Amino acid sequence: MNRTTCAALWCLSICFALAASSPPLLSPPTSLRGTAQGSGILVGAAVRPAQLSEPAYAATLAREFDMLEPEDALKWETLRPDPQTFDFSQADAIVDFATRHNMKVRGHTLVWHRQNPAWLTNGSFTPEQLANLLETHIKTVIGHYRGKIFAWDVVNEAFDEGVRTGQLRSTIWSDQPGIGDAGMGAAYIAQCFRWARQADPYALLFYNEAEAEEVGRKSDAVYAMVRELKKQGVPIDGVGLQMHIGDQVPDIASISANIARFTALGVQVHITEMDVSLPVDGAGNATGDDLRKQADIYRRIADACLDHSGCSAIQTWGFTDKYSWIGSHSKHTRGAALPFDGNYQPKPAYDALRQALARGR
Ligand code: 9MR
Repeated sequence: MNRTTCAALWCLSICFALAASSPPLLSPPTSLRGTAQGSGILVGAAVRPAQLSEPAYAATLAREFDMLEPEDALKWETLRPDPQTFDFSQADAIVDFATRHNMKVRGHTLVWHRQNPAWLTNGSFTPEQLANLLETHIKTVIGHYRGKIFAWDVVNEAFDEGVRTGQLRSTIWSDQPGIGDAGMGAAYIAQCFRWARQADPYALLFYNEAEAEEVGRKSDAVYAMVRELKKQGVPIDGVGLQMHIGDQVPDIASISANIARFTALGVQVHITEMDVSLPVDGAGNATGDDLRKQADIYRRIADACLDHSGCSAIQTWGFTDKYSWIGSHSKHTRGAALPFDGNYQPKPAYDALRQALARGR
């Protein structure tokens, strides 16, 4: 579809939508999601439920993105206040928003060593009890969203912190005491993917990792694990590369080579949590020069993804500098990490992202 036809269709959809008081069927061609149409790539953002009632937040999210992911609402800490309860209220609100605005939903995350409730981490469970708890959790949560969540980060950050490590972490799920596969490497991870597939045969199942974007010891270890899981017939469909970028300038050639080797294994790659944090002043502002460098990083990462047909989504971790984990995490010395500023105005990073999407594959 050319730009003129696309714009005409969009105007038509607005007229119908206004007449029917429902949201537009198509997004503006100039939005990120409108620009990405036809490239076979989804453009997503992580979302906090409390903000959905803020008109500018909701309008920007719906206009610009065709995928979203609950930032914290699907973690154990939120879903499982006590062993008997599944509290889906926050995540349901996000999924409803996505449905109303024709957006896909990524689920994050079923197995992680952080943001687990105290009753779980302080409990003294046997491996068998833990295995039962985890199987029930995975199957209940995926089952609740069957047909609504198209892709899941089944397991998140199972490897030790740091790009130069390549060891699986010691966690409640692996060997403290673990679900029964302690000392057997990634066997517990394989088990989680199998449970996930049983719960929804159609959802895409991802392994999501931090600090594994470039080729290096940690990404080598993730690559070896995914290759082995595929060889064993474990149902894994994708790898999430988080892409939290700080003061290190990313090596784009290395990121591109990494995406190439993962997709060559027959799994998709999603960029799952991109942000590019900058030094900020007391008012949270970055310099113009840094904002331009940031834009360049956004453009080049988007290009690296678009260069590989198996790289099928780019998602930012939030979308407005008004709400981002970076501030509290850095004692507010860093921030301004996202494509929209705190007043929902597009930054140079937004334009760069849109230009990359317009170029397409
Ligand atoms: O953005 C999330 C923040 O609200 C939470 O407080 C934090 C707790 O660890 O987790 C943040 O999200 C993380 C994500 O779930 C996994 N990858 C790293 C993200 C940033 O810490």
